[in-house]
Amino acid sequence: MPFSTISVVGLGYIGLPTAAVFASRKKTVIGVDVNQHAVDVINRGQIHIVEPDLDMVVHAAVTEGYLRATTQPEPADAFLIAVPTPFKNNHEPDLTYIESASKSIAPVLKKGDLVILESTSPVGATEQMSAWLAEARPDLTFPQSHGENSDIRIAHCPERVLPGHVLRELVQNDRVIGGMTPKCSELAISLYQIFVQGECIVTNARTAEMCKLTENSSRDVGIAFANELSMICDKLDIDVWELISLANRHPRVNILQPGPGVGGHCIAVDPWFIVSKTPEQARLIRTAREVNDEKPKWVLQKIQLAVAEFLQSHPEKSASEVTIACFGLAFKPDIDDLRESPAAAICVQVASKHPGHVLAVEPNIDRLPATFNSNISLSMIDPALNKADIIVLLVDHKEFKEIDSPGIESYRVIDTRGIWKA
Ligand code: SAJ
Repeated sequence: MPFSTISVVGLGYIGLPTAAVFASRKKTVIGVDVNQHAVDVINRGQIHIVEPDLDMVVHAAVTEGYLRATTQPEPADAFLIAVPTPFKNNHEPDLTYIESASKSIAPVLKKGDLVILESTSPVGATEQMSAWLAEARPDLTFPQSHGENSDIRIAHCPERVLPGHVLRELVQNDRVIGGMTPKCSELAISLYQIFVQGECIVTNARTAEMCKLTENSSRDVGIAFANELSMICDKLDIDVWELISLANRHPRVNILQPGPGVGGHCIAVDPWFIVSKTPEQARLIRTAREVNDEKPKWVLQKIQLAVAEFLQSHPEKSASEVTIACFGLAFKPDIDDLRESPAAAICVQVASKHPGHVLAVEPNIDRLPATFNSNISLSMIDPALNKADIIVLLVDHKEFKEIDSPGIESYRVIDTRGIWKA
């Protein structure tokens, strides 16, 4: 077997589960991260991120001695790079983390090693990574100069797992393997076959890069269509959720669901990697991003309008006596992740404009982030239903779906997810 030791660089939402799954297949795994705290937590057999069941798999891997974390790269037979690829202020991709990860592993590379870029990347990033490695190790040969005879094999294999279902999807999903040469792909397949039960499909590195961006852009465009429909229907006095469920009865129509905007770390970011490379061609992809980014502002306007209407019908009250409850802060249902969440952003913006009290109802957390305004307090469902004058439903958590919708209709409700509609 060509891989006795595997190194995973970047122990975040993708790297840590991947490292743990290799370790669960009894491979020696060296996890590398610049974050000393994350390294210490993992070496204690614990985790620093939230993902169902990951704690158990990491704990077993560490206690059985298959997984160890460090801040300093060590020699291995395969290196998987799973570091973030954010964008800069102008929406240009920021490859700094890939660059520093490449430079950090370069000194320990040896002839025969495989380096895989897993981070979601703009087209050309894998070739760029290989160029950085070649620059740091002129004594080794790389595919861009030596093709099939290179000392080091390079491939792109984008991660495609859904947060909340990572351990299952890592094993079951098909993998797109984009080697810089056919032999690079072949070696990468033998690595993934250690745990992947889905199919490993070979293409080149550029197509693999574009494939991942295409998947997330396709979802973003689909959500933008639903969000645009929700704003059109609001103007035309049509229930968008009824409309979508009717349209989806057509055998070739499958419209996604509107919401308060698109959150998370992928779908709101990756389409920009296409737009920044091909701005003149990527018109629909850019517009979809703009439509989804505008949606939270539209929700804020709706809340302002509801407050104004409430004050009109309650002339004895002032704005500071109006209580607004925001139901849901996470970026999607049934998770506790508030980062890049349109719901959390809406709650904070409501509170910064509203002179009264704002209640945040988020069953998946027990404390509000310190950055939240002082007029926001975390509330349970029932007290919020009792106290609120305006209710804004932002996330379709299972606890909210269980609330009796006829009861809820007596309040002023802005339901951005359509769960309390008849
Ligand atoms: N959303 C809607 N309406 C919908 C579906 C989603 O408003 O009908 C919103 C969600 O509320 C959330 C955002 O979109 O704010 C993104 O959520 P998501 O569940 O669509 O996706 P992520 O970001 O959790 O994970 C995506 C997945 N990509 C695709 O489904 C094409 C996942 O497979 C990727 O691995 C992941 O991005 C990633 O890491 O790139």
